[in-house]
Formats: sequence, C-alpha cells, structure tokens
Amino acid sequence: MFLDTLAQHYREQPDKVALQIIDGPPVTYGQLEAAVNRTANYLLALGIQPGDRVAAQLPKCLSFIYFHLATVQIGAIFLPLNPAYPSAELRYFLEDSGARLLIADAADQAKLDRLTETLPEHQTTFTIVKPQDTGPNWLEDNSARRDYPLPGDPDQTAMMLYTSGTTSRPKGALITHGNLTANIASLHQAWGWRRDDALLHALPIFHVHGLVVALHGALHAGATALLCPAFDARTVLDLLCSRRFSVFMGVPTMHRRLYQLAGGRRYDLSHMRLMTSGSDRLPDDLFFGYQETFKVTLLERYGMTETGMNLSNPLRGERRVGAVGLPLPGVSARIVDPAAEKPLPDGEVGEVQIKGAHVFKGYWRQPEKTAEAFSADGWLSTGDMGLREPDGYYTLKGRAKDLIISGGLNVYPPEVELALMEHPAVAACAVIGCPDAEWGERVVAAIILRAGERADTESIRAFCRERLAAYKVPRRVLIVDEFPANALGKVQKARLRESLCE
Ligand code: MCA
Repeated sequence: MFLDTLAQHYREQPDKVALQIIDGPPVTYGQLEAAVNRTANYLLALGIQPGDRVAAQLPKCLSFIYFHLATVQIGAIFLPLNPAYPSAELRYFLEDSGARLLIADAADQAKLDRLTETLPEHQTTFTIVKPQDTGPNWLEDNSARRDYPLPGDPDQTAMMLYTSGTTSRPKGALITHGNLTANIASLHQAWGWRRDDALLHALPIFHVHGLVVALHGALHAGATALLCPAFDARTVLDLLCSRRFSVFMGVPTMHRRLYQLAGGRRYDLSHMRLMTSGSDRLPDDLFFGYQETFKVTLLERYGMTETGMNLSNPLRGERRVGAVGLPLPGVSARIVDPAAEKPLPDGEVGEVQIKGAHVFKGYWRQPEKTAEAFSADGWLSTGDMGLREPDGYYTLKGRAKDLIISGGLNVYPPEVELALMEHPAVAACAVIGCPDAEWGERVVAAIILRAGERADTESIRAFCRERLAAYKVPRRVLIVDEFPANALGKVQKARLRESLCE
C-alpha cells in the first residue's frame, strides 16, 4: 500500500529531504513522519473516526500535506477543496459530504463565519490553520504514533474528490487505498521514478494531478519535492535552469507560459529526466516549440479524477505528438461505440473506456450515478472520444460529454448555467467553451433576458462570481435573442460555438 512504502522511507532514510516549500525549511522523511503522526494524534483527539470525512480548504502549504497524510493514515477520508471556492460552493461540498471537520485558512475567517450561519448545527468543526506556520500548535504534541491500525483493506476509501457532472451537482468520487497504490505503482514503473529524483512541484495540490501523480509519485519513490506555492513562469523557468531538478509536471497553460516567456531564446533543459503534460490536450505547436526551445520532448499522458492516470506516452520510445500514448501497466483500455457498447476496430472513433485496480469505487451516496458510469461488464465510461492506432497508441478526439477544460481545470457548463438561471433577469442561457491560445478553452455564456428586463453583462459576471470559483465565471457574456435549437428544442451548442466563438 502507498502508506507502507512511505513508512519504509521514514525508516530507511529519515535524514533525506522529503519536502520543501520554496524559501521554507526542508522537511526530512523523519520529520515528515513525526509531523504526520502528531497531526494524526490531533485528529484522533478531535474524535475523528475511520470513514469520517475531513475537508481541507487551504493554500498550498505543508499543513495541507500533514493533514492529508494523517487523515488517510487513521483511516478517515480526505476531501481536498480548491481555495477558490466561494462560500456557496463550499457549503454544498460540506453538506453533501457530511464532513466532520474543515481545516481552513485563517485568512478565510469571514467566509467561515458566513458558512457557520447556514450549515446545520454541529455538522462541521472548523480548524483554522495559518498556512505560513510550519510548526502550528497541533505539532507541539511530542507523542509518537499512537497504537491504531493502519488501513489494511484496499477497498477502504482514502479520498473523496468532487467532480461535476453533465446533469447534476458535483459528485464525490471515492478513491480507495487500493486505487492510490495501483496508480502510483503503475506510474513508478512507467516513468522510472527514482530515489534520487527531485520534483519541481508547481501544480495545485487539491487535484489528482498535483496530489497523487506528482506529490505521491515523489514520496512513493523516496525522492524530494520542492513546492512552489503558486505557478509563476519566471520562478519555474529559473528553477528548471538551475539543474537541481529531474522531474516537472504541468498542464498545457503552464507549458505555454514557459514557452512564451522564453520568447525565442533557447534554453537547455535536457538534464530534466521527465517533463510531463496533462489534464488537457497538448497543442502540436507547443510540443514542437518546446523541443526547439528547451531541448525537451514533453511526455503527454491522460487521466481523470475517477481513475488517476490511464494512458501515457512512453518514457523510452516514441512520444507521439497529438497522442496520449499507451495503457499504463495494470490498465486496460478500449474504444467502444457508445450507443451499442460494442468494441470498435482500430482507427475508428468511439468512447474511451477503462478498467483496472486504479478505477474508483463509486460516487458518494449516488448508486445510480455510479451504475451509469460503468458498462454492464464493468468498464468505466470516460466521456472522452478517441481512437486506437494499429500500434496501440491512443489519440483523443473530443468529448462525449458537455465539458470545458480551461487551464487544465474542468468546467461543467450545466453548473455555470444553474448559477446563471438564478439571476432574476435571465430567461435562458447556454454556456460553451471557445478555443483560446493560452487557456485551451475559455468559458463563454449566451443569455436570453426575460421580456422587459435589462442587465449589463458585467453585473451578470459579478453575480456568477459570488456563486462560482473564478475559473468557472464566464469570461464573456453575450445577450442574444434566441439559440439555435434542434427539433426537440434542445440548444445546439456546436452551432452556438460556430456563431459566437471568435
Ligand atoms: C486561474 N484563473 C483561471 C484558471 N486559473 N481561469 C480559467 N481557467 C483556469 N484554469 C483565473 C484566476 O482566478 C484569475 O481570475 C485569472 O484567471 C488570472 O489568473 P492567473 O494568475 O493568470 O492564473 P494562475 O493563478 O496563474 O492560474 C493559471 C494556472 C492554474 C497556473 C494554469 O489554472 C493551474 O494551476 N491549473 C492547473 C489545474 C490542474 O492542476 N488541473 C488538474 C485537474 P480573475 O482575474 O477574474 O480573478 S485534472 C486532473 O487532476 C486529472 C486527473 C488529470 O488528468 O490531470
């Protein structure tokens, strides 16, 4: 299990640096073990039991990592939340998950006060953390790990990660200890993780990409991770040039910013053992531009919250432009005709389906949604369309589901549409993604106003901002008279995109 490997590093290399936040003190594996044990003791003292949900809405900091590892160590369920969620979204996650505890940033006190007024009494205890502190008070407990069993059942849930749906409010995907172990073992093998690797970590840590693929990857290998609290292209490029690192993972928007910052100058980053791109399609020009500018061939891979990583271009061998590679060790993939659920021959476009020990066990308290996600014979429907080349490489060809990916973050149009429909002047709306060189796609909303109503588009954006995290707020709002619709009256988003995207 992932926790066992970590315990092995605690024992075998206690003096090796495990983590460091830029400009902060290094944390060795020995110190990490002590901090995680003390945090676990603190959670136990609060009465947290196996299976309880422990939510954390913190900026990227060591406390987040201690709470994450301590929560899974005592058999509770860790629920990471994007710090950008305003209180309306936060309330939904806390209510839906029935979280016993929310670990939050001291800077968010006002938001938490508003929340306390609306949450059911005693549902959630807030523990306020000052993320800049490396030794907050719960770490003052000097006791070693208390005597409690470490989770031993691979089916036990370790994390709950909210993903949105095309027709519903966000659903909590349940990720088990077995899923985490399978994922990380597979990536370890495929990407050749080593103890002497040094990861430059510039991703958010509340998603699978930053938390599991990058951070767990480094900790599982017994390597060192340097964490940038936020992505700043200048800082990251300087660090990459320092030759202190061997691994970097990013989303295409980050790679685009690094490439643009280079501004035609050449940098030799060929000492980097592995630089990956994921969470969104890597544009061809960026793949080639990177090779020319940085002497690096980005390794593109494909995953999703419900599974972690599924497909990857190879570490050695051809990293094919425009392709997401081959199934990772332990992963099975197939392309099916979504209507008939029939596997399709190579070269034909269908839905990508996935099977393996890394696939999540279901959505929190949503058995129907869980059943819908799987085929009768147990394959997970990804909602992504793609094809398999005769030599086994997979290429993605769009989405079966209504989804926008902006800067590597998923935005579900129905969620934005629900928020827009709460506006008293909005009679109907449709949210689409328009192509964007920096973000991949940008969120655009078309609205029809109620008869006699007037509203300026900026006030509509401000209205959304109170209800949705900033990355989901439409960059453009357009007032239209009607939508292109099919015979059944359903808005034809493809036609809307043709007419509204510039
Ligand atoms: C920030 N903003 C965004 C986004 N990020 N708007 C749209 N899409 C976004 N992704 C907003 C900010 O709130 C701000 O709004 C404005 O854009 C400018 O912010 P800026 O400072 O330029 O952005 P940033 O803070 O530098 O963030 C850009 C980023 C970030 C570094 C690319 O979005 C990011 O870290 N993306 C990675 C996401 C990720 O890890 N995805 C993995 C999930 P305003 O000006 O209005 O305040 S998917 C996953 O885990 C699966 C398993 C997988 O396969 O990987």
